[in-house]
Amino acid sequence: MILIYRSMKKKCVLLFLCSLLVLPLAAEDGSRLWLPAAPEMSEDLSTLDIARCEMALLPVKNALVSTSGDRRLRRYISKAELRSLGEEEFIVRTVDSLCVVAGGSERAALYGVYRLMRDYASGCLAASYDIREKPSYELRLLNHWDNLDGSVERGYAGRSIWWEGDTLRPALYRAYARANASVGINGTVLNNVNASPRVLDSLHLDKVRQIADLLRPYGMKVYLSINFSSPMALGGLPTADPLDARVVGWWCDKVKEIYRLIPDFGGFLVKANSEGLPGPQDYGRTHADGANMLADALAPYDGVVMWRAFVYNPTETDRAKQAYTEFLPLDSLFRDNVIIQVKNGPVDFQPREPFSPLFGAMRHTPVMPEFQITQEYLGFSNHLAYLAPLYEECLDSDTYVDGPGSTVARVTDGSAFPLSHTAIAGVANIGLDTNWCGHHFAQANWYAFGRLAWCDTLSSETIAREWLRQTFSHDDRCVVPLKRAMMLSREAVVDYMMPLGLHHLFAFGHHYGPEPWGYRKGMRPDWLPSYYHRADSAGIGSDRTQAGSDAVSQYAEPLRSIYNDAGRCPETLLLWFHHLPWNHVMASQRTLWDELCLTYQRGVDSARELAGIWQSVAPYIDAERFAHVEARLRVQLHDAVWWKDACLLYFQTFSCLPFPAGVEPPVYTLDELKRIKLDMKHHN
Ligand code: GCW
Repeated sequence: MILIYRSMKKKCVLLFLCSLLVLPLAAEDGSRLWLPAAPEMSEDLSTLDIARCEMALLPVKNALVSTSGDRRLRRYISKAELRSLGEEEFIVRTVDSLCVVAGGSERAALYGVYRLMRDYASGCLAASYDIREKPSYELRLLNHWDNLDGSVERGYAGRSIWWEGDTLRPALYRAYARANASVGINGTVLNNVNASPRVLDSLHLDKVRQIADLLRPYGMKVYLSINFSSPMALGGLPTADPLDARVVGWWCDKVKEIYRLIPDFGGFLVKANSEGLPGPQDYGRTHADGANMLADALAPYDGVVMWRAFVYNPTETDRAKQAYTEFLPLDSLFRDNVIIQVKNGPVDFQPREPFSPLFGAMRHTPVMPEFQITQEYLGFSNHLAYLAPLYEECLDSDTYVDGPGSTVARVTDGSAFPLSHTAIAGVANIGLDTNWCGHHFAQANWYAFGRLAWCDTLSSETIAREWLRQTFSHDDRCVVPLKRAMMLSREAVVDYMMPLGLHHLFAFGHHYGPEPWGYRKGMRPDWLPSYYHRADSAGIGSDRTQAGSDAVSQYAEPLRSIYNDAGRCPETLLLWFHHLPWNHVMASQRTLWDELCLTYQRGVDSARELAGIWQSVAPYIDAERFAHVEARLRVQLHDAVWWKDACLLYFQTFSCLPFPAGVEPPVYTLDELKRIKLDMKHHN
């Protein structure tokens, strides 16, 4: 007895000492993403083969992974249940000691296995399962803004994985497809929406075919962005008028050629009559004419057209209203295989925007949300900004179109009213960098997009926890503080860049640093920050009330009235909808000016807190990733101070008020800040 007690005591002491010892953790370069190393597999496996190989990685002794038609499954799952499985739906059920994964298709079986792998890699593999899952959206797509010359528009993680020279990278593409499948992403648009017509020439199409062949076993389809003038640039036609028979014929032939090469090709993504790109309006036709012409060409092959609603022009109409004004009258005119792709907010991927009023308003045409995963407006790959709270905020927003509960998620995923297709897209943050996304934490945004596309009611907190446990550690002493950091991070960026509904205070072109004073002679007014902040001696903010641009009227009641009333409008969106005097009294009883200053300061404080949290988890992170993230958090803190100083010093020239107590004195002068010119090559 005493002996046993002694040996137990020894073990406990040993365990205790081990927990104090800081063992060097194996270096990680981030290339494995959130997944365990892939199994050794031959290259010509079917989707089901892959599912079974992945299953073999798990510590599950007996498993049966198959599709609903397999009769062996009937011993464990009723015929009726199996029959009712949707194409992407799976059941995971433990019967005695057997783990059964049944998919409505091979792809669904693979998703079932990845569900188990997620639990395993998170350290939560259960002894027994009885679950059934299907995705919220039918099409769950990444959009790559990759150019054919290998550059990536708004990409901050190196060159394009697709178009860098004519290199094909089979191993990388398989790893990419595996990562996407592991979160349920089932399609990818391979090229920039600012599309070169050349993507449709035979050389590029052959490359697309090879990529499609590599992604297919993981259940991913490929799609292409097209340039509306392709029939002219590539086909030598004198016009691209969508109602011209030669143009229609050209597209039909092109689509036929594509499907000969890629029988399961997904379809086209189109940016037309937007930011200088050609489109049907060049010929006096509508967006519906253009989209339908392409949709008809694709319909025989079950292809879809995703037509972007990101259209705006420097007219008298408020930019925030233009997509709605342009597209709403066209509702009911689109073919069934047209989906209107709408950015989450009415302007452009700002750190915070209200949801686009097109969600819920178009009822006869499927509308798909487009989120930006790449951080064009959130500090590139230098800033830690976990974006799931932003996606969640949009998806959970109540549009009220059918009374309370008509969230953006429900009006786009088919649960509020029936839709011919449901879809969601995320602009990828992926490049050739070893860690794929530039910042190790930016991987979480890719992951989170996929998870929300699969289940649009997941909470950003749950996703953060899952991702952290798979990516860094199972130890709560690491996971809890890092989850706090992630959950804090997006709000931190909003606070130090543009709080209280301010937007588009970015430097022209690259959109990295602050330039609220930005002015260029002859520049489109809607590309200048003053178009959005409207600061003057009387106050600050965009008047989008009924007395102003009346953008509020694009929202259903009671939102319209809430947004219209400065007393009821959420303060997070106050200056989006209102131009208010500097001494406007906020809920805190402080003046708007004081509140603005203290919110910028809070942003800086949060950036400091992020850096502090990272230091506190040092023992749990390998040296390589630790140093990488640490260096970026330093840049983030520096940038937060830069943003705060620039915005407050500039707005102070209008408010003429002192900074309230609690705001750190500026490090820079306004003149110094105005002289900063970053050398980054990007348009508008
Ligand atoms: O936000 C703007 C970006 C452009 C982008 C455009 C779009 C691909 O600054 O780089 O072009 O939106 O979404 O089409």
